[in-house]
Amino acid sequence: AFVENLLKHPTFLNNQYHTKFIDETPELFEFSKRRDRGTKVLTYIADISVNGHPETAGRVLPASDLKPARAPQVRGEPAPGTRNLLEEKGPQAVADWMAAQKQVLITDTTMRDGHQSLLATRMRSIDMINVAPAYAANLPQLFSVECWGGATFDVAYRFLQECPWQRLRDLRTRMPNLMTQMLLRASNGVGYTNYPDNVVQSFVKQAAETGVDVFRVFDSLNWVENMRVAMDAVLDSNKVCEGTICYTGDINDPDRAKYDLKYYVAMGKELKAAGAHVLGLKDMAGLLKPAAAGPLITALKEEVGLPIHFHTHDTSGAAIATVMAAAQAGVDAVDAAMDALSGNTSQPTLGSVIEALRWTERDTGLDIGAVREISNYWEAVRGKYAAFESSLQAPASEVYLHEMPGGQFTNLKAQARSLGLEERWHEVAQTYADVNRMFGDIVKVTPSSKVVGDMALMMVSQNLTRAEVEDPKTDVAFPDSVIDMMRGNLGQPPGGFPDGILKKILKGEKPNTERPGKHLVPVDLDAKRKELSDLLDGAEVDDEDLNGYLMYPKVFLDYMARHQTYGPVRSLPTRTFFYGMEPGEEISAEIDPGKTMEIRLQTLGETDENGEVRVFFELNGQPRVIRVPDRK
Ligand code: BTN
Ligand code: 3PY
Ligand code: ZN
Repeated sequence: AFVENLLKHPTFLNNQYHTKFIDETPELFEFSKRRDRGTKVLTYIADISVNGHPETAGRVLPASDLKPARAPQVRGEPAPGTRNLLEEKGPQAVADWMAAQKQVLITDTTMRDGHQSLLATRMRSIDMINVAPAYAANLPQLFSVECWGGATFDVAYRFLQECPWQRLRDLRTRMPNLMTQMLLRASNGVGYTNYPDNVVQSFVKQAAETGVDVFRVFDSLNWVENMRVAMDAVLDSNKVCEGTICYTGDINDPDRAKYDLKYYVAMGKELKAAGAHVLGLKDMAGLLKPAAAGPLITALKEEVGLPIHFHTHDTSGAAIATVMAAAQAGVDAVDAAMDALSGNTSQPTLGSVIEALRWTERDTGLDIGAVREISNYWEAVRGKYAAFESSLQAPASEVYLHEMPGGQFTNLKAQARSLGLEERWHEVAQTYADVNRMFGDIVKVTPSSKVVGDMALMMVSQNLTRAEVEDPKTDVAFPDSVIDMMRGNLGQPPGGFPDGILKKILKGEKPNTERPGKHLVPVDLDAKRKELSDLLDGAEVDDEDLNGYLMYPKVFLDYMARHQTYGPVRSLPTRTFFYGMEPGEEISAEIDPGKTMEIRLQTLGETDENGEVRVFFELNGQPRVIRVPDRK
């Protein structure tokens, strides 16, 4: 289906494939290159078939009666959408258009936050690329498709053995009429720590060039001062800058006066002054209650005057009520995930949002039939990722206690499990809340949420209470991430960190209360390119690879090393990628652009005296034998 869709697609001829340095050889060697790539991919399949994939070992298997994931029929040429407007008239015109619409505009988050929150970010590009033409043709009224950034960047390299830039390019070409959207952690890029200003600038420039149209920029402590470098870079790229408020607490709770209506309005004004085209309201944990959404959205609309794009999570089960209240108060756009990847720690259910607003003034105008077809595709895709499902069974009001972001919740639960703390999960939740109060009631979102999580896990595993941690007489070994945050390396929360805990953690060391980027030495980009080239045996380094290396040096090099051995495994079917093949099984994969390889696994041999297994394949009808070590 992948190749069929690809060949059918009108933009196929313009399709640029990302050729990595390893694959770059003169045309003359076309044949041997292809054979070489074939051997590498067979080596991967052989290895996984013999040894299993480390990421799925011991995890639940996909159901044996899994339906094949077939993308819906494409209904004609894609009609012009928001992307056309952006290309023709620029980002301010998009914001003006947005504000003038009567319908609630919808962003689909399935390809980013949906699987980040439900499947540990493990969705592979091929499963997205296959359905992208259906989005373009059948849902041209979407405001945007969130499909990049957040945790997807490093997971692509680290766990999926694919290039995140190529994913972006492939999605961009298949959705020429829709705006793509990414989540950018301001100075933390798509990482967990502040980067030098020129690294952030270079990353944004590259993301805009490769294909991001809307940048949702947030700071993990809501510090606008720390968002300007990233926002300015987006503005320079002439893309939509969605300056974003992270919502925490409860504006209706007098005990949480730190984050009241005034606070959010003031932040919204700062973001507008900083140049935001659109105001993002990011409720990463799903804490905005229906009764608070009305007053908040109304105040932001009236006093800030930017179009508002609302994002939430359904961890509590109450998200749709909040979306309805936001719609009534005049929100301009909301995020939702396709039904099959919605609910719980993910976004509210896209089809249900459409139905809830239908026959009202704010009818979304989206085709519910098209949504159902696409969701049915995602349902079949989700089944292939059973290994990455969390144990979360039901929505829970406990989120109002712990305030964990949807993207962190299942992650932290898995971390707790690996520390043997699974039975004590509710204690972890309570401790997470205690740590938040101890740190002065901060915004908790990547990376500050990870710091709070690290501290909470440490306290539960060592049976430490908040009182003990705060007691100057008790000796506590704080996690590195906690020390780093207190040093000021993630920036400053409103009002700063509380003095007592700061002194105890830093043992008298003076924290930096200025913007971290101010003190980070700019990276010499040419020198870095040279360094990377040397590490890769003199290969030419393109800007995408350079930016990957700047963001995640070790993760990127490990990816490149594996690419050297296994070649382009991104086009393998997902089941093959995670589970290998059975004797007698046959698959096809587009290992070279436009060229399909038929791969049949004949038999697996016995392990020989060298501890190796011979795996017998047919590649396009030709017999091939691959030896791999038996590591089981
Ligand atoms: C990882 O490094 O954990 C994820 C990427 C997959 C690595 C490949 S899978 C086949 C081979 N066996 C391993 O244990 N690692 C590599
Ligand atoms: C991320 O930064 O990845 C998030 O999803 C934060 O909510
Ligand atoms: Zn989110």
